[in-house]
Amino acid sequence: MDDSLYFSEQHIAVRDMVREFAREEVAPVAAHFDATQEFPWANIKKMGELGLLGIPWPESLGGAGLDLLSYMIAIHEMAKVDASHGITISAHTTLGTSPIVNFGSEAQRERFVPLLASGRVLGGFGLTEPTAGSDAAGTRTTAVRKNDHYVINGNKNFITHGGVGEVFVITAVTDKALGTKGITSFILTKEADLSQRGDVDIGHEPSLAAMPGFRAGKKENKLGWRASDTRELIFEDVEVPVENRLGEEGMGFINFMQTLDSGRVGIAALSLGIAEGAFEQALNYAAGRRQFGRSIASFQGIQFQLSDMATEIEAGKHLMYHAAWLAKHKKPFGKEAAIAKLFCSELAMRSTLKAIQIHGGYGYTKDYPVERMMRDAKVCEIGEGTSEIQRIVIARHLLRGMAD
Ligand code: COS
Repeated sequence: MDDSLYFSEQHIAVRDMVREFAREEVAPVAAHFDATQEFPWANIKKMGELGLLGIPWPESLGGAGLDLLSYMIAIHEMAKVDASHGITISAHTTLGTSPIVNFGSEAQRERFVPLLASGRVLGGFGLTEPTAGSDAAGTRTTAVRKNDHYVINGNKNFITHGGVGEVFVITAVTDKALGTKGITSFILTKEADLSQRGDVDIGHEPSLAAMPGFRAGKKENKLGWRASDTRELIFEDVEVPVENRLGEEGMGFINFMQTLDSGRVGIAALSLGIAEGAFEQALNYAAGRRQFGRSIASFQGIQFQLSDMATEIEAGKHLMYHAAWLAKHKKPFGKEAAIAKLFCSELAMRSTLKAIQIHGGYGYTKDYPVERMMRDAKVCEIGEGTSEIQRIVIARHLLRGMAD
């Protein structure tokens, strides 16, 4: 895809800026953070300074004031080098911040968004629970209204930035009898785990008081996205002021489903980045590697693999950027987001496996990044809705379309 046909000069400037940062600052440390599972605070600070933690938000709220395509370009470019840094951008921006931008009051936007958009503190999204994964409406966390506050009890799991984050949007049941219409969302603040921060002065904002009873639980030891912090969130009699309710009572489920529609375009961009990063590694390796007295790229068997990868990546780009374009122009995009997420995440798996195969034995070692990319690709078929859920969402759109 010739980017200049579709992108403005500004899009290309964003792409080049992120590409340079990813190659110079992220690539050299990606294997280290993958091995140690530490959170890359120093790079997160630089990403905040570059405006990468608030790309689509207006400048009046501390964002970069760029469009949704710029945002997808940034995720895509970052994930070519390292998916963990890519998911930090996506989870913080779409999941952690966008519900406040889209569904929050003016006061909530002014209080939280500038801190999040600048990267001063990190945000997260608490929907998933031990018994509410694909069945997102199975939420058991409760919020009981008492005068001017709600008392929240329960827990969430697999939450990106669960430890390092300070601001979370979460769902809780306010009226069980109403089903999905009895789920409400709230903005909660907790103490961030800054134990690995060193002298990097981000992650905490003194004006945000931690809510007693709200804390992070177990950190997951994951197959991939290992430099991304994934933890449980625990709520024990957390008193949340009414002014921290996000939108009206009963709107939490629908608002979070809309947020996931956007999130899925981001995961498509991230998956495409992984697929393309692995493809580039495979192409370079094939061109340099000699066997039987020739470059292995001269063998048709390798050429066919590379051609298939390139073809699918091209197709994925059209799906992802089409969904992003619809979203940017405020047209319905839920079906297209699910299609892009489904195709690109499964493509990331195929592409990384092919890249390992082309590298042969070397691809199976940590001397080359393709094995990390393969591990990072797997969760793209699971997070923000499994491939099976994407197929359900697509089918529902198709059947609704027929009924209409
Ligand atoms: N946008 C706006 N509204 C939506 C919506 C969306 N994307 N999806 C659902 N809704 C609305 C429905 O229209 C319905 O409203 P009405 O009752 O007024 O018609 C309401 O929400 C309930 O929807 P539905 O009946 O479809 O809910 P289900 O329990 O059947 O769940 C799925 C639907 C499976 C799509 C949902 O549970 C889901 O997305 N699961 C995956 C969750 C996920 O991705 N988790 C990963 C989190 S990692 S960050």
